[in-house]
Amino acid sequence: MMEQKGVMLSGIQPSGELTLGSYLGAIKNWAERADQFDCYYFMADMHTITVRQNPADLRRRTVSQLAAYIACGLDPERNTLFIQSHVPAHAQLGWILDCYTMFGELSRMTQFKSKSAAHAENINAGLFTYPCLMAADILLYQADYVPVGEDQKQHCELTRDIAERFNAIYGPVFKVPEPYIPKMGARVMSLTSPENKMSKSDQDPNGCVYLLEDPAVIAKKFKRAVTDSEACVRFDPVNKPGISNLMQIYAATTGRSFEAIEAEFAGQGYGAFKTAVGDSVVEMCRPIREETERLLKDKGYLESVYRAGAEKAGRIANKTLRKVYKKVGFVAP
Ligand code: ATP
Ligand code: LTN
Repeated sequence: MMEQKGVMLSGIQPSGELTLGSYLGAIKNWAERADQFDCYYFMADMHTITVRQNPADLRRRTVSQLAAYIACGLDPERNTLFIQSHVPAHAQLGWILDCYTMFGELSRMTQFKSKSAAHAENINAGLFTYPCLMAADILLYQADYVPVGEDQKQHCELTRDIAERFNAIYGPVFKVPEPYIPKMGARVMSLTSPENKMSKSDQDPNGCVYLLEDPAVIAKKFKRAVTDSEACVRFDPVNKPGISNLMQIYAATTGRSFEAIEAEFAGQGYGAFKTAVGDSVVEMCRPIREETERLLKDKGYLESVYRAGAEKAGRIANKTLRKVYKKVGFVAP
């Protein structure tokens, strides 16, 4: 009998341009797994409207994100790539899971707290129930692993709790998934305020490096990165958050250990180190940017990818949804 592959699934909101953080924390780890797993990656456009968007920008970024996924090495022949809103089962299961998730649980989510503080004028119900839709995204595909950065760990844990609660009532309907968080790059920090996560919605454009950004701009951002006055390249996240963050980035882009990095820059000032980190990021991003630009000229191809992706994803998702409908007592349509 053919051995069944495990399932890997993840998504990113097209709420801005992809960052170095989302690449090292998430996407980089997706591309390496297509042989071992049945892989699903999507543009989480439904999650994106929990914060008000300009419609034309959202549409453009959704397609551009798909091009970037492919340019990052996600071959559409070996990974199912789709747009979340094209598979209605996400919204359908999302509603059902709203009814199996507690107000108190959702109130404890740190992303809800930080996003509602940042958008005090628009604390909508979708922002609050966001994790139920994310649980639906994951559970529909019976995912084993969810490759994300560390900031999404809490949402993944809530997904596990929801799945276990549902299974305890109705029997084994959902696979209970595990987050898959990389050792290096799990939490890339801002270059200008290294105590905060690098984020695409950062107010300070110099703190965040975008994957498709001009190489000269990337290099300049690294040259300006905040460090400390010790002038010694040494890993110490508490006392040297800036240098430690740059070391993490360099380790993730070159595969070198912290000891090797410390030895490489021993006795040199920070200037040489910052230039080396910037160069390593520029070289990593260059082929991704060039391939994304090439793919964006072929709208017909991108359309064929997301159409085929939605068809395959919809087939799998509907299987789980039918099971759930039956379990909760809906009359078969
Ligand atoms: P926003 O600013 O809109 O909240 P973001 O920049 O934090 O967005 P997301 O789109 O929420 O990024 O994240 C996409 C994926 O990348 C998630 O799996 C997330 O965990 C990961 N990720 C995002 N930022 C970082 C980071 N700085 N370090 C490591 N992983 C990250
Ligand atoms: N919440 C995630 C995006 C996201 C996701 C998912 C990630 C939506 N649905 C399912 C993994 C699995 C974020 O903000 N980065």
